[in-house]
Order: sequence, then C-alpha cells, then structure tokens
Amino acid sequence: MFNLTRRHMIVATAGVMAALATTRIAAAQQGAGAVDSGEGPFKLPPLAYGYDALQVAIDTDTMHLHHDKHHAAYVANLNAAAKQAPQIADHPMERLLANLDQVPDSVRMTVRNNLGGHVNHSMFWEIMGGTGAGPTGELAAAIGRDFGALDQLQATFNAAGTKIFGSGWVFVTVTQEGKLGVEVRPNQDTPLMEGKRVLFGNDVWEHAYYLRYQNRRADYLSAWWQVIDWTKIGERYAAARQGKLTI
Ligand code: MN3
Repeated sequence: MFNLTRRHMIVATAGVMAALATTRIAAAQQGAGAVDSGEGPFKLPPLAYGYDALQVAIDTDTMHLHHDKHHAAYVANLNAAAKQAPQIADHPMERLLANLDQVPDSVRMTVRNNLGGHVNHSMFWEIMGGTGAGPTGELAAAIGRDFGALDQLQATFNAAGTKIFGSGWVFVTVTQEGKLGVEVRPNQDTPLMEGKRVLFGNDVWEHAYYLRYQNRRADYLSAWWQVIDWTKIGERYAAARQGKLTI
C-alpha cells in the first residue's frame, strides 16, 4: 500500500520539478535537446560560442543544422560502428585515419566517412568564433614566406574551394617544419589520411552554406574569413611545430 502523506507528495513533486528544470537547462545548453550523437565512445564537441555568434558569415539555422544534425550524425554513425568493432575507439583518431587499411573491412568505409567527418568538423568549430583579426607572429611569417601575403593565401584557398566538384573540403596543411600548403579533398576525406596535419579548413558541402548563399559558394568562401579565429590557428601552428597537433 502507498504511504505518501501530503508532505511526502510535496517533497516528491518538488524533486520531480527540480529534475525537470535541470533537464530543461541541460537541453537549452545543448541547443534545445536537438543533439543526438548516440551512446558510445565518440562525443560531439560543444561549440565554444553561440550558434548566433558567426552571423556575419554563417546564419544561426545553418549552425544548428550543421552542428546538431550533420556533425551529430557522423558521431552517431561512429558510435554504431564502435558497437560492431570496439577496437576503433582504442586508437588516437589521427592514427586510425592514417591507417584505414588496418580497420576491419566491415566498418572501413563507415570509419573513413564518419571519422573523417567527425575530425573535419571538430577542427572547423575550433578555428571559428574569432573576429577575423589577422595572424601574428610565426604564423604570419610563415604565410608571408609560403604565399607572399595573407590575401594571396585567401585567394588561393578560395579558388581551390570554389573549384571542388561536389562535396568536399579545402584545407591549409602544415608540416612540422612549419611549411604551409593549400589542399582539397572530396567528401569527408582529410590530409590526416596521408599522415599530414591540418592547420585549418573550410567545409564546402552545400549544407555548410546553402540556406544563406544558395549556389553562391564563392561568396560563402569570401565571407567565411570574417569569423576565423587566428589566435586558435596560431595555437594550432605552434602545436604542429612541436609535433603535438593531432586533429
Ligand atoms: Mn559539414
């Protein structure tokens, strides 16, 4: 028989209400509970800034869809693959991508597409959120040495990104010696697959820009530089020089 006195009921109700409030706060912090990246070893990194922080170049709806749906789906697919082949979670992600031939056949294409997608987007969120203020120090010097000037790097990068047929990414790679290069890859492939290191990159899949820019990919590529965080990219450059840059 139930023995809930009125006082107990009030206490119990308060507990439920508190739990609901906590859930709502957590959901709001995650973007209204829209994120489902599955249970498992791979985690969707939260944005370090608001979904509306990049509006000068990227609209809020695109940010929600891109992070909470597209990136979350790559993570969910990886977690599903990890149920089938748990060993894929036992290695650093950059090493797994550089050794796809050693990944079990049954999940190799899933890992290529979705781990590629996971690391590409994790990098992408990390290097945005700034004001576009330019590079400084050793990174600025390297850009001058390898491209002539920042605007020449931007022109080369934007031209390469505009020319990608279909979906893909345009990257600036960096060697441990600090040498920079512009490279493109289709789909969710990444230079990490050849053991290289990515300094930064831009996503030219249509989902990255179509809501605001429709077919004007070149306009998106030009606008994107306004939200780049050159401080973060400088930190990644320093890490690369120390052999510590991973994804
Ligand atoms: Mn994308």
